[in-house]
Amino acid sequence: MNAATEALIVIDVQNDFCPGGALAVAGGDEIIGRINALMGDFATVVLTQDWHPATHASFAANHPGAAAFSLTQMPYGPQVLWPTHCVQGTVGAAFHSALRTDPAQLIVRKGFRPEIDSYSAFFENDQTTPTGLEGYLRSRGVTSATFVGLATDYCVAYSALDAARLGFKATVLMGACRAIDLNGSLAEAETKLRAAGVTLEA
Ligand code: VGL
Ligand code: ZN
Repeated sequence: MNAATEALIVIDVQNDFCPGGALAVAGGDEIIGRINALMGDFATVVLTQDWHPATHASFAANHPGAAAFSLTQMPYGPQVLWPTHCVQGTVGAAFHSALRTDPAQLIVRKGFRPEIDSYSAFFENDQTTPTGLEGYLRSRGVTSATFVGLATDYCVAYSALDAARLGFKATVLMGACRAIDLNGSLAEAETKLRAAGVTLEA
């Protein structure tokens, strides 16, 4: 068991990010066994769940004529337009059936505001609207966070970058993550993570 000050944050291990899902990440289901085992090592386990209304502004389908995986401008900056995914209450938004959910004390849902996407477990994509996770971790005495899940270069990376920015000691277990890797996004994320002082482990 790790120190009580260390939390495991499991990012978006949901059907739509696994093979067969609407925004499938290659090998997304391969990491689940390791993540399940890791849960036993942490006193604090948090799951995040991408949780969009069908009208969500990050869906290409809600931008007539726009292709999935194209880029648009939102008031808060550039935003990738995704295939419709993780719609609230659908099977695609559910956790993968192999993922252990009982050990988690908290499930953070994110991306529920129609006009703003939320990659990070801490802040929405405007980088200012909080999810509440920071306060939860601090009030439980957590000072270190280990990140696993999907996808390495989006929700995992944004979460770990915010954790470091907030002063948590942040680690990403790269082998317990899988990437979308859109236009070099994985290499870019790794560079940013290292520059921010996030520890990348296998
Ligand atoms: C994610 C794209 C859109 C993720 C979520 O979990 O990395 N990526 N929504
Ligand atoms: Zn999403």
